[in-house]
Amino acid sequence: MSPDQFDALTYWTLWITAAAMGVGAVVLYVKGRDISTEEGREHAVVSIFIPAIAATMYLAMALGFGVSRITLAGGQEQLVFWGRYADWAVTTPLLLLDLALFAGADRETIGTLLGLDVFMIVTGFFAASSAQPANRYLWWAVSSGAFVVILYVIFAKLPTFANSYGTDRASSFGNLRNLLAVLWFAYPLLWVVGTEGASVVPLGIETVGYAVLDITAKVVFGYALLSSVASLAPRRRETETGAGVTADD
Ligand code: RET
Repeated sequence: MSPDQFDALTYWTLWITAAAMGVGAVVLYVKGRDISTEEGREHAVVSIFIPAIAATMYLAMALGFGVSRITLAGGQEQLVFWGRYADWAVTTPLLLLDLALFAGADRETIGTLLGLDVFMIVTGFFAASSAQPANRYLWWAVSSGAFVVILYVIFAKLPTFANSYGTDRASSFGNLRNLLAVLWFAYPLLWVVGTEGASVVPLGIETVGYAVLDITAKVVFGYALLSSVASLAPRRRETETGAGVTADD
């Protein structure tokens, strides 16, 4: 669609956020250069890509390319910001990878988290693209089911790994995980009240809401994570019998 069909708040928010994400990627790059451990290099690469990808997708939406129009069953027009879902399909797995690597999780747990997350975003996109309101909420519920399992994994499983690397890592992990959980929880709620759901919140405000959440969940979270990595000793297990260490626990 043509971007001149957006209201001014939506249009400018998309442009400003594209630029802010670009700046965010540079900030994380500069922060990452101070970190020389192998673990830190891994986190820097993952963390820098996250706002860099978002900058691209916000640019696509600002240009109108990342947005399409569908007709709902009742005849009303509905915008689908597919650029958001394309962004999230790549960046949210990377964010969970960042958190899970920080906790020192095993591949099985990392794979589970990433798979659930892609499932959550793809079914969220189905919600946004459905013509029948009932189907939109049905897909929303399916996506939220995956989200609940993600929350279960990061609250019940990841701490066991983080704990086996000592109390400093465990407590930094707890802070990062809580920041992530609070921010992520707001997305399905904003979806329901915004133009994709009940339309209680107009498009401009919704766009600002997602922009603030996205910048915080990507740049602020990435910065906090890199700071924690820089201040902690490289991951080394404190106990050889700690949970998450043995093959069969
Ligand atoms: C949707 C709608 C369907 C139900 C659920 C959702 C969850 C989305 C989430 C998005 C997180 C995005 C982040 C972006 C970072 O920049 C798709 C909104 C559960 C959790 C963290």
